[in-house]
Amino acid sequence: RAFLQSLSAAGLAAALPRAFAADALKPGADAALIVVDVQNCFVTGGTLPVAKGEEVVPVINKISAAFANIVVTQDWHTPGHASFASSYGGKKPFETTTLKYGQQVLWPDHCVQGTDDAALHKDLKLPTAQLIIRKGYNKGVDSYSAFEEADRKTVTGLAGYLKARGIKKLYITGLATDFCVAWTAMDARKAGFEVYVVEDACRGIDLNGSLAAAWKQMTAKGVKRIQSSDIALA
Ligand code: VGL
Ligand code: ZN
Repeated sequence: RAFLQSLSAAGLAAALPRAFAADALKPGADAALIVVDVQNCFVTGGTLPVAKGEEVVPVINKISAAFANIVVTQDWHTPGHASFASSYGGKKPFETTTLKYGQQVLWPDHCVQGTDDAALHKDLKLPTAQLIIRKGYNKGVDSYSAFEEADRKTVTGLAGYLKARGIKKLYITGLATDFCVAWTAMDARKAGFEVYVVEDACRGIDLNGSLAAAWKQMTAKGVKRIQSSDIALA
């Protein structure tokens, strides 16, 4: 008894076999894989390429086997969208402007509805995915988040869909870590989900330090940063 009382929590953990201490994550029926914007526009050869964006495809395909529920998103802008630098006189991509709802980064024209650039990457193999949610289709409002547009008022309905199906845990992957993945992850926390961002299944844009800032904000909101190897496959 004296021996047990003298064992600290750390000492106890160290005494346990490693396989027992480092439990793999096993997504159950209450978990969904969210695949954010793995579209031609965001990979090499696209209109807004994220460095090495295509490298997420095999990682996402692999872990998808562990999920009963998969949701895919597509950035889906009108021509002349408010997030395009070309929609304003004298603005260049990656500059910012102020819109009614606040600061907006201006991007090259990208992911225009119905174009090949906006199509999902051809090697993404998610035959069991049940929902594709498109966002950013209102001409005057951007939507990095899959839950809520940048006006912070207009919702996409994703939270309701997931909750109605009893989903409580979200594993978020895709492009770009510091924009659509981060905003989706933070809104998911706000909506009450348990959130894991799978780091090696994402790639970032990193505009003026945005990647480190995004991880800091996500972590502060309770988002868990994991690797694909932390997920048990089948
Ligand atoms: C995204 C910038 C503009 C993204 C979308 O998917 O992260 N980034 N539109
Ligand atoms: Zn966009």
